[in-house]
Amino acid sequence: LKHKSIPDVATVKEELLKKYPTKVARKRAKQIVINDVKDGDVVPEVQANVRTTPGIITMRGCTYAGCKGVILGPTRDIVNITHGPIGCGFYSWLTRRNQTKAPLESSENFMPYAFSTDMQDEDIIFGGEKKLIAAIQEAYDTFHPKAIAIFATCPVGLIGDDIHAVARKMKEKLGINIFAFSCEGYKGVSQSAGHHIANNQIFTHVVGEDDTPKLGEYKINMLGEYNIGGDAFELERVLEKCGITLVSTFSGNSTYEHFATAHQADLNAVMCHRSINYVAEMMETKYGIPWIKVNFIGAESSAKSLRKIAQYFGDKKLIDRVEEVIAEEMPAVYAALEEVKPFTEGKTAMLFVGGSRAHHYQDLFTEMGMKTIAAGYEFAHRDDYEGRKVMPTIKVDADSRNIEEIEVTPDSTRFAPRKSEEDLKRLAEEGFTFKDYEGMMPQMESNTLVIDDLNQYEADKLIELLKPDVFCAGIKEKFSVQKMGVPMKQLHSYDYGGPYAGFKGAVNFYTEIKRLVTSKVWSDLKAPWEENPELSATYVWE
Ligand code: CFM
Ligand code: HCA
Repeated sequence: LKHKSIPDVATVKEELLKKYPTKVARKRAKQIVINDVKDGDVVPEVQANVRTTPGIITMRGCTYAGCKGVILGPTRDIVNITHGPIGCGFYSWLTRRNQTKAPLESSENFMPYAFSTDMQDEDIIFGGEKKLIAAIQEAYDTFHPKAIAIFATCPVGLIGDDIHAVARKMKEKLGINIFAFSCEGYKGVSQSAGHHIANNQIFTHVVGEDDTPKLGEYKINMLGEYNIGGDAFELERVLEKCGITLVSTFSGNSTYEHFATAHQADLNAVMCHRSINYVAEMMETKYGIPWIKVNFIGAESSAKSLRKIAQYFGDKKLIDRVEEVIAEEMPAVYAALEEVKPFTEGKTAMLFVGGSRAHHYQDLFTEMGMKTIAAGYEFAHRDDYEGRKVMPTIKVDADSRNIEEIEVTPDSTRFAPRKSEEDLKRLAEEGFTFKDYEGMMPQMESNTLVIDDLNQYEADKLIELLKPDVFCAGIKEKFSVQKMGVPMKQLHSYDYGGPYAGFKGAVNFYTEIKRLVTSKVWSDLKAPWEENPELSATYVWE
């Protein structure tokens, strides 16, 4: 009933743009798109990965966050030193809830530490290289790690500290792997440039460093899975049950050794394409490891992804085992769905996250019978929205123009292609598509809103006009959404919850969303004087 009077999406778009000056409105109009999937694959064009207009309160983060916080942050045994003011290191220190499980006997878990050079005014004036050298030495003397990574923040690029020269010098002196990332925060238009920088450097300095054989019948890497709220633990459980060997995850619950041996895998399964596609492409070019797109958010999607991995290997033993595992896991999922669906069916959601989750989580909401009426990304590129039709090959994007591109040369003597001609033919006959890459828009219903780089003003307006039953985004949105009386779920950090990936994760998510959409807290939120204004005016004089 509640949704009978909601305005149509065209009116909502108009309302969102109304307050802007003409030039800004014209630009935003290209980033606020009414989805239309009627003609099969052809979706409208959306402008993405462009600079935010100054003055707009964007939800985006910086290049440093994308490099240090996102890609390298979840690795436990590399000492990650932030070269910069203390705030940058502190902000990116585990707020993302990326978890790790170090073996009991190992002391090599540096994630509880925030390493920083704590730059001061005098370092900006006289240069910070000496301080960086001292920090690397101190970290080495204290922890004796196998690797140290250095991350540049905005001032480093501005004053010209040569972090790569420092890395080379200290690598030679200490005899451990030391490498640096020129990921100054201002370098791109968002976190996205940081992903690219991280991908390039981890590929150049670590992948392929360790040839100690990795054993296993079906060896895969999981790319773009960061173990937020324990997601990777659930996927490790499921893969192990299937008999699939996980050589490495980039980079949830990962170690240096995982990255260094990643070139030995037979297949790369890519979860978050946005953040790690560059590594997938480079591994394919250099080592002949093909990649496929998977999605382990949602029980049906998890089953589909497992089947796809099994189909790639084409081994009956694995195909059968995967079916057995799915059959074992699904009853609990169906039971949970039966319980939550009477409460969730027909409800609406809005999803605004970084560059891939708003796409993946739609599957979970669909399983619960909920409709996503508006969704968008902070920093996705057009291919993440529109899907295959704009699938890029590896290239330097506008926002990562300062990145040194690395040379990738296939070495056929050392790295034979992973599949025989015959196998490839079989796969083609079975209709197997390697880069079967769906975007957000082809998957969403028509007459929904797709909004790139949503800002505070538009978020408030959207809620006011469309009143979703749940709003999913991050910490910057959280409290203003709740103040408007709408249940809010963080899809970045999962608040205090998770895992939400895989089969057990799906059950957790259903339960959590049911709790949120049935919660009385939100309908009781109005202060008494808002509901009965006369109360505040009653004053009795004795
Ligand atoms: Fe990929 Fe991510 Fe995301 Fe991302 Fe992120 Fe994240 Fe995200 Mo926050 S790597 S693009 S840069 S799925 S940290 S685990 S939740 S914005 S949608
Ligand atoms: C980042 C990390 C972030 C922020 C989340 C949020 C994450 O982009 O720097 O805004 O709540 O997932 O931790 O995306």
